[in-house]
Amino acid sequence: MNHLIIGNKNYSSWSLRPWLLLKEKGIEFRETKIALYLEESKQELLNYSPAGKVPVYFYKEIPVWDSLSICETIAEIYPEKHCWPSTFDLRALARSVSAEMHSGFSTIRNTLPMNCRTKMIFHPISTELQFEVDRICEIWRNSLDKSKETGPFLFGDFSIADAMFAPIVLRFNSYGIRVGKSERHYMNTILNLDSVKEWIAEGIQEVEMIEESEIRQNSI
Ligand SMILES: N[C@@H](CCC(=O)N[C@@H](CS)C(=O)NCC(=O)O)C(=O)O
Repeated sequence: MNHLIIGNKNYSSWSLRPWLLLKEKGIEFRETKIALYLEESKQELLNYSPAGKVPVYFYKEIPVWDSLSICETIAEIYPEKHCWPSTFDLRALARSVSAEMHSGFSTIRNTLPMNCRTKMIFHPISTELQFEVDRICEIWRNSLDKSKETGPFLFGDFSIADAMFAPIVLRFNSYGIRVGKSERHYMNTILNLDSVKEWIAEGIQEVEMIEESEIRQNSI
C-alpha cells in the first residue's frame, strides 16, 4: 500500500526524510531505489513522477512527490502516528522550521553535499556557511529547549521536523562541523537511531559515485 521511491542512500538527502519518517513511525512500506544521474535514471524517475525527481511516494496508487509534501501526506493518512507535535504552538514552530529548512540553507546544500562515506574536517568555513550553521544550531537549541521534558527529539517525540533536519545531522557529522553541546547531543540521538544506522550502512555499500558530491579536501 505504501511505496517509496528513493535515490542513492549515500547521497540522496531528500530521500532520507520520508524514508526516516516511515521507519520511525513504524509504517510498513515497499522501497524502490533508483541510482541517480546515470544515463537511464531520468527516464526511470519520470515513470514515477512528472517532476522526475526522488523521493516519490505512492499511497493506493496515488503519487505524491517532494519530501515535505510526502511527509505532510503521511501525517494526514496516519493521524494516530502524531507526525507533528501535539500542541498548536509546537506544531506552528515545527512547521515553520521544517519549511525554513526545506526552502533555505543553499550554502550548506552546495558546500557540504550529503555523502555517508565522507569523514573529514571541512575548512575554510565561509561567513555565509557559518551563518547558516549558526541558524541551524539556533533552531535546534530553541526547539529542544521547548520540549526537553517530553523526549530527546526537536519537539519531544520524533516528528517531521527531525526527518527534515536528519540530512543536516549527517552532513555536519561527515564534515566535522563544530556545534554546541546540546546540538551535539541531538546529533548523537539521530545518529544512534537504528534506522539512521541502517541507511548509512547501506549508503556506504553502494558502488555508484556522483562526482559533484565528492569533496576531497582534508580527508581524515
Ligand atoms: N524539493 C525536492 C527535491 C528533490 C530532488 O532534488 N531530488 C534529487 C535527488 S536528492 C533528484 O531526484 N535528482 C535527480 C535528477 O534531478 O535527475 C524534494 O524535497 O523532494
